[in-house]
Amino acid sequence: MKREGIIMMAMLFILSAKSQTSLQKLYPVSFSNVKITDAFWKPKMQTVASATLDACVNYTQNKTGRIRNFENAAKHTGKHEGIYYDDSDVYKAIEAIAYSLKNYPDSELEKNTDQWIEKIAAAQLPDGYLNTYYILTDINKRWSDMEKHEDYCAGHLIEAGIAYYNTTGKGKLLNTAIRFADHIDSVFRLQNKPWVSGHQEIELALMKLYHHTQNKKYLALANWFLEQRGHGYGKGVIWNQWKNPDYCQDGIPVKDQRNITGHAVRAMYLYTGAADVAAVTGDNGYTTAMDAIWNDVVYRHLYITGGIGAQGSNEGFGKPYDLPNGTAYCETCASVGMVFWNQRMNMLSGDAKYIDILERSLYNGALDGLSLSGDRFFYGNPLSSGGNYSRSEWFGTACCPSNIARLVSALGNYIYSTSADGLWINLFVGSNATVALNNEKINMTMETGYPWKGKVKLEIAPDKKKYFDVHIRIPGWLNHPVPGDLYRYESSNTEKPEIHVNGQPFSYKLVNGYAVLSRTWKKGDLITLEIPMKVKRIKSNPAVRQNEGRVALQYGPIVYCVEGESKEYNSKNVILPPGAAIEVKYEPSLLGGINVLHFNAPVVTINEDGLSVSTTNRPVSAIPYYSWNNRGSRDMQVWLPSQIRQIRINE
Ligand code: FUB
Ligand code: ZN
Repeated sequence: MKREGIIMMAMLFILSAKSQTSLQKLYPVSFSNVKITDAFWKPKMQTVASATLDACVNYTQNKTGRIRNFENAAKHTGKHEGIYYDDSDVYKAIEAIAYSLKNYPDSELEKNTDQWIEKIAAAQLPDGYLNTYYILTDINKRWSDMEKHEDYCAGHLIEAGIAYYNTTGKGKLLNTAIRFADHIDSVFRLQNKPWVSGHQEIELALMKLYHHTQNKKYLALANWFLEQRGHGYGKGVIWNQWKNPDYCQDGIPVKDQRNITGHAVRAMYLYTGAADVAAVTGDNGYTTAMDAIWNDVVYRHLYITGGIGAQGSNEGFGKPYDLPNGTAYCETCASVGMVFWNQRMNMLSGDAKYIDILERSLYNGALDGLSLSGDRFFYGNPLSSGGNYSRSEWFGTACCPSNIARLVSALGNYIYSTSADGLWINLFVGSNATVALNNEKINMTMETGYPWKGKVKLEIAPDKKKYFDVHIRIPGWLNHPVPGDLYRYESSNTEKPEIHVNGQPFSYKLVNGYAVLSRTWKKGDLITLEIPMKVKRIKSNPAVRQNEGRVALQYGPIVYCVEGESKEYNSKNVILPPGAAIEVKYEPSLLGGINVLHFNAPVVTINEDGLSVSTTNRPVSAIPYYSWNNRGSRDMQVWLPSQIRQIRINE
């Protein structure tokens, strides 16, 4: 197609994007307007600011050649060290640093990051291309294998550039990212040259760039990337050797997709980007696809921890209902991706079910990826262990550490939203926030002992008296573990939290999982919410054969596990019989302060004959899943048998 024709098509896209109506209902309040005061999250954010970022910096700059690659690329000499996607870890570390600097200014860290950025910018080629792997190996091979993560790295560069600019006002990295984005636009979209991203990420990054710059070409490019998929354009190892386009969700066009396939992180980033595009263009081809795919994930592929991706072979999804515990892959990045995608789905719909899943992935599958000390990481997050699995200081493929760091540092992004008619409270996290609602300022203060206690106090202080709705999420887990029938509570109940305004009971409507409180609000109004907290016993759908006859425990949003006590019991021998009395006790000095579930359980021992077994009743304690493996390598089980015959070696 001639250049004029392409420009015309781009203009048409831009015009039609403009004439479409935005689908976005909710607008998250940025973490930069939210100060976290929470007893649960604040210490974790501090740990990330010190220990986790320290680990990322040390491994990026000293213990591996990631920064050296940029130095060498700038000089066009030397060998590339590491893996072809390692540039992305540098960018993700910078993004995490940028978020963290907002909360915890640190001039040394900022200075060091500025030096990284100088090196990154110096490595960029005059035409805007930037990828140390190809610059240091064979630049003539660039853009030849669509799996080689060039656009994935570009996406992380864009996210980092925006984050660093927003925190520091320094634009060097952002300008570098923009030059690379423009290079990609000119090489592909404007030439109408096919390119299927082998690892999605650039779509969501371009949408951030579009919102940051208001330049519609980035929206057009994000949409273009989405539309490249599913037409057989793929070239490179995924397509030519593995012959598996579903691995990167390229089997059919995105809008025709109805089931989840392939690599979990790729899928999460893809659908996050698709939701971002749909939010602006109003293209319900994407929302129709994603509604079906979300149901498939949540109804058939979700671990109770909110983790996804059952298989290591493809780092992704397996057969429906096939959810092995011991070999569960559940990559930390995939849970981080679940947080991203579910937030976007909530923005599009105003439905709390997405925050229910977001919360489950956040407090369990994602948080498990980080040690309490902040400097050890899980890549995969299995739901049972024989005792030989531990967090590591780092990985060859090191995507997870900086991913969990950027999520926790920007936790403030997930708590509050606004819409045309009011405020939305999504997560219960102690914080002070300043929110603009129809150009008027509202201060909010939340105090809570969540996730250990259910009481939430919320002070609303508009500058002027104002009528609006306050939507408070009523946690879905009160009555069902998750939407669909993959999991259920052993005993069904209907719980509805009480809400008081200024000490008086307030009768509220429940709309899409949110309590809606409509009234004229004035400074000092106080909402109190009492979320009933009880131990919940969870059963799996019988189609999940690995959990047959087993039960998992949850308290509040937290999923529990039993860790072995070397002298007392191995977790795989602990039985949790129906009706066992379970006592909840907050233990401030254990594992950073946690609710422990105590119960007496029959523990199986193998008799001396080696053939028969007997049981002895012992006191057993269950701890939050995210906190396991912080007292050395111990065995662990999330799903406990409820009768002796169901004891099996980990599956
Ligand atoms: O390919 C880049 C990252 O490495 C992926 O997101 C992870 O799953 C790991 O494969
Ligand atoms: Zn990862």
